[in-house]
Amino acid sequence: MKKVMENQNSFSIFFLLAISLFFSGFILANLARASSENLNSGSQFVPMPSISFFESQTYSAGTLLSGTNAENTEVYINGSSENVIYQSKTDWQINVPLNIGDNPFEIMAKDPNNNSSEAINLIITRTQKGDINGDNMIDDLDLAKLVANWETNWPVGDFNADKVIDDLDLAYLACHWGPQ
Ligand SMILES: [Ca+2]
Ligand SMILES: [Ca+2]
Repeated sequence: MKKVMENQNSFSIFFLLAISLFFSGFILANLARASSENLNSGSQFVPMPSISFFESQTYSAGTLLSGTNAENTEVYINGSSENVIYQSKTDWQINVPLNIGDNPFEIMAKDPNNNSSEAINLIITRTQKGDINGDNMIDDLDLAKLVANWETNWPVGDFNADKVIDDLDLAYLACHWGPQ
C-alpha cells in the first residue's frame, strides 16, 4: 500500500514538474516573441526625410517635390514609394499630379525592415490659372495680387511661365476676366 502511495507521489511530482516546465517554456517563448516584435515594429529609429523644394500654390496640373533621405531608406508619398526617383542614395524627387483645391501629402521614409519614420505633412493648393485667390472669379482681387508681385518671378501669377510678372500676365487676366 505504502509503495503504491510513493509511486503516486512521485508520479504527481513528475507531473507537476512537467507542467511547470511546459508553462515556463511557453512564457519564455512569448517573452522572446514580444521583444522581437517590439524591435520590428517602429521602436527602431528611422530618420525622417527632408523636403528642400515644393510649391505651396500653383495653377499647374502637377508639381515637383524633392528633398533628402537617410541612406538605406526609401521615401513614401501618401503610402506609396512608386515614381520616387533618386538622384543619389540620399536625394529623392517625385512629380505629383494635383487636383483643383487642396492636395494633402504625407511624406515618410522606411528602412529595409519596413520600419517607418515620422511623417511630414504638407498641403499644396492648385488654383485655376488666373484665379490667384481661388474664389472662382478672375477679378480685381487677383489683379491686386498680380500688381503686388509686379516684375518679380512669382510662379503663381506667371501665367505664360516666362519667370516674370508683367503685362503679358496682365493680358491673360484681362482675357479671362469674370466668373470661372
Ligand atoms: Ca479670384
Ligand atoms: Ca509672365
